[in-house]
Amino acid sequence: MTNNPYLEIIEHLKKANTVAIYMHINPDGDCVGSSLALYSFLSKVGKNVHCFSASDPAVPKKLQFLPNSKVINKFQALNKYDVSLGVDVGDAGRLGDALYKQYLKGQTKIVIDHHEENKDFADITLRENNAAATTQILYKLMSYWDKDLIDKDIAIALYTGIVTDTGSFSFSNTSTETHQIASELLKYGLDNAEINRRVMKDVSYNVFNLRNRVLNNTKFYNDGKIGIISYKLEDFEKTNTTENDTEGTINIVLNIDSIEIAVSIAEIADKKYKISFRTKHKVSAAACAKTFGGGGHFHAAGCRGYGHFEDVYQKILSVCQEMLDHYDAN
Ligand SMILES: [Mn+2]
Repeated sequence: MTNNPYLEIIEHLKKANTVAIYMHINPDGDCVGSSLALYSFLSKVGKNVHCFSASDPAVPKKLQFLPNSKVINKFQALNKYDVSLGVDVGDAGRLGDALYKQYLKGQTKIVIDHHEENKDFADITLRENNAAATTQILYKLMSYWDKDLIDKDIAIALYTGIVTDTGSFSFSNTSTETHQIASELLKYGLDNAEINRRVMKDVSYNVFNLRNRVLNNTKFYNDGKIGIISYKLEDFEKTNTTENDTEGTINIVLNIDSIEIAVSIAEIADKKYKISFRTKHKVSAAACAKTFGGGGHFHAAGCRGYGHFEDVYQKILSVCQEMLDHYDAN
């Protein structure tokens, strides 16, 4: 066995006949792109590949333009797979209980991911915290294996992951390697402007209405360094939207020049909340989320909250203020 996780994973996948790919709950462009790129690539080398999502719809509407997006959840699960492969999954909880149980039945359990400090739950983990996207890692894996097998459909899926997780090459995770790989992917003739528009800019009229409601009620603290938006169940009902439609709105608050920490608190059921943190400069969003048992990246992270809205809100606000004080003191 080799110490290079790339080669080790390729070795296992080469020996496998059946491969199950697992996505995290509420899959984003990186997670869906990773699954579909692997689906195409592994199918090309003769593997029987099934992709699973715990979400409904399996692939968010805005990502259904991706080639082969219909294969996700298309196949009945086998009793056993040679390889279970989690993509863009920072910790087991992100798979959801049912998928995690199924994941464990794989002969060899692999994770390919780029989230910060997490408890590893697989036999083989390929984790690169400094990779902007999981698809950036997958491009390297595929290049190690056989670069000639990468085609336009695979390039579109990989590129979409990079665009999503770098905010169109604008976040601090965008490296020279990110640009180099994106540049290689453009050579497959993909429509980068169209992908950027679909993934980063397009919103439905309902989402536009939802944004107007919550942005209008944004609260600011600490001389405008902290901004918090909250979604109540009523906001989703009145605009015919769901928690999945909150994506991206937090960045509008983050973009205010004075802001260091932007927070979004979305009520997703009675006394249950989806919480997101976005930060600039030296404040760690991952540290904020970790206080509540969540995690993520340095500038973008999330967690769940439980209890009465006012209590959850106050707890989040005081954690943000502590983080800010710590940052200001350093
Ligand atoms: Mn990702």
